[in-house]
Amino acid sequence: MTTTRNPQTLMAISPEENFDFLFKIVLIGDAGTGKTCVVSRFKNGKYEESHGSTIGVDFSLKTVNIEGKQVKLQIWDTAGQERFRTITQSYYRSANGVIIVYDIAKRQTFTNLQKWIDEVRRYTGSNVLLILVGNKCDLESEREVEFSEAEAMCQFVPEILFVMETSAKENKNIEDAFVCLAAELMVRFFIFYINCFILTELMILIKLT
Ligand SMILES: Nc1nc2c(ncn2[C@@H]2O[C@H](COP(=O)(O)OP(=O)(O)OP(=O)(O)O)[C@@H](O)[C@H]2O)c(=O)[nH]1
Ligand SMILES: [Mg+2]
Repeated sequence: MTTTRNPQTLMAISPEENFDFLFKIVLIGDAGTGKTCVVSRFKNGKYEESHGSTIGVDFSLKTVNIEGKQVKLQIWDTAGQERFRTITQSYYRSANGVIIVYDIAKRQTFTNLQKWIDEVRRYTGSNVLLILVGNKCDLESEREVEFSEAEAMCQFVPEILFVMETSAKENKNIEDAFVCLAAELMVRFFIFYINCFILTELMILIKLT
C-alpha cells in the first residue's frame, strides 16, 4: 500500500536553521532515467547501481554555497511510473524549479518530454524555472539522442532555461545542474526584489508630488 503524505506539512524546516534562500526543486521524467541516482550523487556523492523504483516521492535537503549565500535546496524526487502520477502531481505546486530528466540512451524518454512539459504547465506556478537534463552521458556508445536535438527542442519551449547532459555514474555535471538552477533562481529573486523596491519608491514619489 502507498501512503500519501501531505506536501504542505512534510519537510518543515525549523526556524533556527541558517540559510539565505530556500528553493524547492522537483525532479520529474520517465521511470529509469536516473532521477534518484542523480539526487543521491548530488546529496551524498554516492552512486548506487540499483536501488529500485521510487514509490511516490522521496525528499532530501542539501545546502550549497553560491556567491557567499547559503542556499538550501529542498529536493523532491518523484516516481516516473504512470501509476504514481496522481500522487506526484500534487507535489509540483509551489515548486521553484523543475528538472526534467531523460535518458540519452533511450529515445522514448526524450520523445515523452512533451508530456512532462505539459504536466509542468498544468500543475506548477507561472514563475517556475525549468531545466532539461540528459542523464547517462557515460553511455556514449548507446547514445540515441544527440545533444543538438535537445538544444533544438529548447528553442521551441520558452520555459526551458537550459539543457545539460549529466552522468550520475561518473559524476559529470551533477553539481552544476543544481547549482546553475539555484543561481538562476537567486537572480530571479533579486530582479523581483529590485522591481518591488522601484515600484515602492515610485509610489512614494507620486504621493509626494
Ligand atoms: N550508465 C548509467 N546508468 C545510470 C545512470 N544513472 C542511473 N543509471 C541506471 O539507471 C537505473 C535507474 O535509475 P533510477 O535513479 O532508479 O531511475 P529513476 O528515474 O529514479 O526511476 P523511477 O524512480 O522509477 O522514476 C539505475 O539502477 C542505474 O543502474 C548514469 O548516469 N549512467
Ligand atoms: Mg527514482
